[in-house]
Parts: sequence; structure tokens; C-alpha cells
Amino acid sequence: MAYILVKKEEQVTTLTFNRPEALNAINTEMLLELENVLDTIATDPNTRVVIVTGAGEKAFIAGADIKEMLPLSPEEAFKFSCYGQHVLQKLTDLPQPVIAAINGYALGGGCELALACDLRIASANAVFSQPEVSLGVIPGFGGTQRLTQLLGIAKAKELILTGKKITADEAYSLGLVHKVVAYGLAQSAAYEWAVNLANLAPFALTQAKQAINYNAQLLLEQGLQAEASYFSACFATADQKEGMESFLAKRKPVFTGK
Ligand code: DAK
Repeated sequence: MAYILVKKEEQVTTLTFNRPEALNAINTEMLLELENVLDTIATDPNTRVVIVTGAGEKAFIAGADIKEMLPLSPEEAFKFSCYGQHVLQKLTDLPQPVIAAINGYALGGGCELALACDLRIASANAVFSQPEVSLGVIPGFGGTQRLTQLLGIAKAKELILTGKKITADEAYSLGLVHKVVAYGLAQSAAYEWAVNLANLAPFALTQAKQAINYNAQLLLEQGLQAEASYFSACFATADQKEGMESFLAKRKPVFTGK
């Protein structure tokens, strides 16, 4: 692949957006590569956690490729937006937990991509913004929905309508990121979290994230029904038995993914 580096270590797969000369801005080719690699990871039994990050220490992703967007017609922009939403939804829907290691600018589509992940760790130099209004457009990869779900209408409007940049610490105060670490350490901190998650029961993690995602999309009553069915499905697995038995036996569980 030209733009996405894939590295597998233990049971953690790290995807690095690698276009540093354009601060890792997302173009169509990158979206196509991302879709392909996500399809592979979704059925890979040896990947228990995914990390996404940007090459270099300056940018996570500085947005969708402005040069590519510039000449789009409304019809082409509609297609581009739908395709971007479709790929980011695949990221959200991966069975494995996904951690964004945000190592610099996370602007526009880059912030939206981070929002499509389950967990976000930022380095101290990270900068967040939805600056699209300053380019005469609006967030097109799900940002108006995901930011609103995460922060509430008031904060989402403040960020999207002003397009202002916020620091990693401000993002942490808002609840946009889960943790801030020193410059250069986002990826290693994400890997530490990933290894911990990789030792947990993969099926239970999948059920948990699907249940939470479901709740964000549907009314509470339907969400509770889904939670009950995801919850009960865990009881058909050996890992559920192992988890409960080891608790009672006061020993550490060994989860096999079965
Ligand atoms: N696209 C293309 N190239 C980019 C880029 C981007 N988003 N961001 C940076 N670059 C390129 C720069 O053009 C420059 O290239 P050269 O001039 O060297 O060829 C190189 O990366 C280094 O950037 P700078 O020279 O600008 O570096 P600085 O340190 O001075 O500034 C910066 C860093 C991140 C503050 C600045 O580059 C910047 O403001 N970048 C643009 C950030 C931005 O506005 N991002 C949001 C993009 S809009 C939609 C679908 C999707 C979207 C919207 C609508 N629909 C279809 C409805 C999504 C929109 C976006 O993401």
C-alpha cells in the first residue's frame, strides 16, 4: 500500500497514515487503502486491537486533501462524503477495539477519523479542530453527528461553527480524548493500552463496543434489548466460563477468543 503502513506486533495491528509531506491529509487513494485493510482486519483472528496513528510527530491527519476537494462538483462532493462516511463507519464497526494515537494535528477529516475510533490518546502537541467552515464547507465524514454525540450539542456547535483550534489539554477537559501524554509518546501509550485490551476476552470486548455503539444510534429501549442479546451471547463462549471460573478460583484468566 502506498499510504498506509501496517505493522503487526503480538496481537496488535498498527495502521500508520503515511503521507507526511501533506501532513497525512486523506485523499481518495488513502480511503480505498483504508477500506481494504479494514476488511482484512475485521476477519483476522490474530488482531485483537487496532491502533491508528500518523507518520511523523507533526500531524495525525491534517484533514481531507484540500487539493483533491477543491474541484469537486456537488455530485462528486456528495459521493466523496458518502464514501468517507462509509469507510469511517467500517472503522467504528470493526469487531476489535480501535485506539487513535493522536500525535499532532487532528483537523477536519482527521478529527472525524479519531472520533470514529473507540479510544483516543493524544500527545501534548496535538491540536484539534473542525475548521471546515473556514474552507466554506462543513464536516463531511460524520463529524457533525459523532462530535455532537460525544460532546453534546452546545460544545459541538462551538467547535464546528467557530472552527477554532483546541489543544490536547482542552480536548481532554471536553472529553474528546481519554488521555494526554508527553510529546512523542502517543503511540507507545496506545500500545500499552492495546496490550492490556488484547489480554481481555475478545468476544466480550466486541459485544461491549457493539452494544455501546448501538445505544448511540437507536432509542434506549432498543439499545437495552440489544445489550441483553449481546450480553447473553457471551454466555455461549469458553471465555465467559474462563472469566467467571478464574474469578472464583482467584487466579488470572487466560482468554483464547473461543
Ligand atoms: N490537504 C492537502 N494538503 C495539506 C493539508 C490538507 N488538509 N494540510 C496540509 N497540507 C499540505 C500543505 O499544503 C503543505 O504542502 P506544500 O505546500 O509543502 O506542498 C504541507 O502539507 C505542509 O503544510 P503547511 O506548510 O501548511 O504547514 P504549517 O506547519 O505551516 O501548517 C497546518 C500546518 C496543519 C496548520 C496547515 O497545514 C493547515 O491549516 N492545513 C489545513 C488544515 C485544514 O483546514 N484541514 C481541514 C481540511 S477540510 C466533505 C467531505 C469531507 C470534508 C468536508 C466536506 N463533504 C464532501 C461535504 C472534510 C474536510 C476537511 O477535512
